[in-house]
Amino acid sequence: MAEEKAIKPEKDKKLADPMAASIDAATQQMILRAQALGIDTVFDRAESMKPCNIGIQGICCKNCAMGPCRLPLPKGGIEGEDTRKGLCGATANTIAARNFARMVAAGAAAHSDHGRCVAEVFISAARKETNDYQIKDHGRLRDVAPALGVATTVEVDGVMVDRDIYEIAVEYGEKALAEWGKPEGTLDYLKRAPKPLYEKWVKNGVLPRNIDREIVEIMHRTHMGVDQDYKNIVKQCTRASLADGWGGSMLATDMQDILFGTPSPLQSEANIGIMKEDHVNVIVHGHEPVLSEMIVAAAQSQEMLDYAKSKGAKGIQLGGICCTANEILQRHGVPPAGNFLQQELVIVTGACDAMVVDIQCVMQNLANVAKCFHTKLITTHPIARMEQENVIHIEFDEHHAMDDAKRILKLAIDNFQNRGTEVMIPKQKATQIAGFSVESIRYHLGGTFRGTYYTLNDNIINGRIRGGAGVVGCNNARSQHNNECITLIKELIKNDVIVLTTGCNAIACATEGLLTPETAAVYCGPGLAEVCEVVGIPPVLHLGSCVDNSRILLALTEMVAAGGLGKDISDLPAAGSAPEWMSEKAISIGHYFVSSGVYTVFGGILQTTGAPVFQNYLFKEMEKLYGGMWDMYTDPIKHAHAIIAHIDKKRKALGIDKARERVLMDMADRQALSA
Ligand code: BF8
Repeated sequence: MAEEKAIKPEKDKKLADPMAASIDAATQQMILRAQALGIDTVFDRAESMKPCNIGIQGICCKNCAMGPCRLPLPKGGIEGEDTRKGLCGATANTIAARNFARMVAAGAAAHSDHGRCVAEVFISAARKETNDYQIKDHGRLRDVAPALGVATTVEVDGVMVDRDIYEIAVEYGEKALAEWGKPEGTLDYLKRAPKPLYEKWVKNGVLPRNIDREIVEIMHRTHMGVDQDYKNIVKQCTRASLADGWGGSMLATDMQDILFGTPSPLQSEANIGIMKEDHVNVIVHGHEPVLSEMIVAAAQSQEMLDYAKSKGAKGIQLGGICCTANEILQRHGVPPAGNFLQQELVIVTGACDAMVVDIQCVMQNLANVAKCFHTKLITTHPIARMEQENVIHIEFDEHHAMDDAKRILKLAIDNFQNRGTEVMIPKQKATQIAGFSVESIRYHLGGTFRGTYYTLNDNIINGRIRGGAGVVGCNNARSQHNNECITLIKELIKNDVIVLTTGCNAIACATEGLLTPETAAVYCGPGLAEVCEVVGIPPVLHLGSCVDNSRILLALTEMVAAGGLGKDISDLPAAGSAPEWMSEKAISIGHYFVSSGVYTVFGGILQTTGAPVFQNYLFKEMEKLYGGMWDMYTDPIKHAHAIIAHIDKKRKALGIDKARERVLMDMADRQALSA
């Protein structure tokens, strides 16, 4: 049995205070354990390295070799003309806009390249080139195919009959893949947006032409000496981010749902405590579900279960980190072991027999942590490899997907016997209901035949629900883990704002127990509590991974279509939020929400503060173009109240502000009634 290879803590090394680092007890416990073993984690590194004060303001330009040029904001701000310039003459606004645009490009590329991989697997399945994937959700394919101009019926002897589902799938898959590089036209899915929004995009000349082109064009425009007008750069940000939200991400969600099933609510658990000492623990981490779906299927096979038992384990416990976790949670109920900041800590338990990673949000330090334990760290994607010697690369190929999954599982099972003596799995885990989708919300609100979003709109109009907020995104080691997310959401639901969540924020909600219908009675205002009780839903609905933010766009579109709340997304009493954002993908998401008419508030800091004119354009001027705008609040309560104020402003504009004043009973009234 291999013993843990404890490293002596470095003298004078700054260590994180576990209580200040996270609100989650399991996380605190694992940070302490890591520190005791001399293993550094992101929480400690955040103590010893502080962010660059100029970079954080967005005004460091390193786009050519004359720089980096740094244009810090003078203490006390700018008085009179802003004369700051880089060597080429680039202003702070140009530099900040270029940096912002490159974040949009990277974020849109990450989501969209993920979508492209799914499209390739989809086509393989549609052409029956692989036995491991099938076209599973026929209804969903028939629903979305027309949006790419694919007919679902065909005329036979003068009668319209359903087309063969695999024939539809081949045509849909090929058309979907073409959206990444088609030479003419604009993206087909844009027309799924409400008509007034589509017309705003036409008027402002921002319809994305194809997904790849808009990302490439950002890189070109932000090259030294090209686009020097921050407004024009922001315009390209809009094109590229729309190509993400209404393109690459939306296509990824649809194709994943068609291949693996559209989610519907299911019960599961969350947090590091889902790991089991007497089981083989396999943690999947990253974003693409194509491999993790196979691992789920393999882990349920008798062959693998028998193999695990033959090695002394009682079974195989799968768990997830980050969005791969959300993907297999929403379709199979596999519990997440944690969100972004917890990835190293899962290994620190000493009970992680294998961590299998694909793409995005995978910390390079995982390999160093894995080295201290018996954990096999396995990379699986050709574009995301690690250099450390202890990392195993098993390249995943959809043509032999199940064989790859079994090979990985066997490695994990064989490794079970190599665990060190000291295993410490924290007890904390919480129950959650996850797996909401646009379709399942419609069903929940109205049943199979009357399914409609009008029930939701009706409860917003009558004031029981004040409005809605999409609260999404990451964790960030610069703020207390999960605190901003949870404080913000509790304040929103207390004020009758229903929350839709995705990504690591959704995992935070799950670990804090906010994803159960019972939560409503504890934390919600009386109106939202009443609706949750009647409909049987949690006040915070888990809609999946970060590419599934496209579900939120479509849920908002459904609300517009259901009527009574205006004609466009920007009319809805709704807002977006990413309280603990850290990744470039979050910037792309934020920008496509703003460009779709949503008031979108980020926590922490946006790297725009060093260029006040550019920031003002994002925070104020964009509203005139699309109806949505950016905002930023570090304090989660102020953040929540900025959202509530926006919702109230929209309620007033719709003429439904009076309804709230009339309708609601407070908790004491309700208790008096039931006494
Ligand atoms: O794509 S929320 S930390 S895992 S970037 Fe990453 Fe952020 Fe988590 Fe999902 Ni989204």
